[in-house]
Amino acid sequence: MIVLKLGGSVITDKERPETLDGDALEQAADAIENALAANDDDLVIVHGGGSFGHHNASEHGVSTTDGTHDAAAVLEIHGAMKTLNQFVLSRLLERGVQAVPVHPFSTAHRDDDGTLELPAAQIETMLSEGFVPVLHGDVIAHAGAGATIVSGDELVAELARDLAADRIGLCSTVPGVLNADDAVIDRISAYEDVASVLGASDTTDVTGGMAAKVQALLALDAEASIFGLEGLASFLEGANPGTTIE
Ligand code: IP8
Repeated sequence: MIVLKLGGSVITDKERPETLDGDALEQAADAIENALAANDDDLVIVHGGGSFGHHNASEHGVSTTDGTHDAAAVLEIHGAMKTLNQFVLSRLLERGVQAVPVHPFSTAHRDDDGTLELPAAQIETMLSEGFVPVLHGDVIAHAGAGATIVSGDELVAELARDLAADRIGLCSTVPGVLNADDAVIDRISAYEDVASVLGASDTTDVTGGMAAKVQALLALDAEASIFGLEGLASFLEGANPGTTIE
């Protein structure tokens, strides 16, 4: 089982609100189509927001910890993410990938200590019936806080644990985790080894920052890879492009 995250900045144009990077999304969809034709690995896809969702969230002061009780704000953020999700689904469906949506707002929540609860049975059933579930960063109900943001990265970590993923891939705008000379670091097995280049990690900064990503991935059992769009096809074929986090 593979959990693949398509970074929001990869598939959208971050400079323009609610604008797709059509070419990048087509390239990602081609790689997914080819990989599924070549092997029958179960695949769960998660995408981030990029130029969708984030500006709505910040306009309403909503983050992973600061919530809102305003249903109109919730609908705006959720609506933007559903729009992007629909673009991703349609590009996959055009290629015969049996992609179906899973909207975290309708299935997940946070406890009052902020812990993400994402039931896995729905996704497991989709997988066993041959579907490719496509989740996305979203706004979700948060006990005591109204509704807060859940990032795609958080969903990836939760899914990887609950579904016992064999491999995790983060398709990013950079070709991997970069060292001080901007060269891709091949493998990371301990945070201390890269702390000097990544800086101090604020673990509450779940929607951004390579440091937080690396720490979250180090905590998982499965091996994870961080790579750019050019590495996606080879990752899906079983190779280890970019940086491997073990
Ligand atoms: O881009 C957040 O997802 P991310 C999505 O993976 C939002 O951080 C802001 C609704």
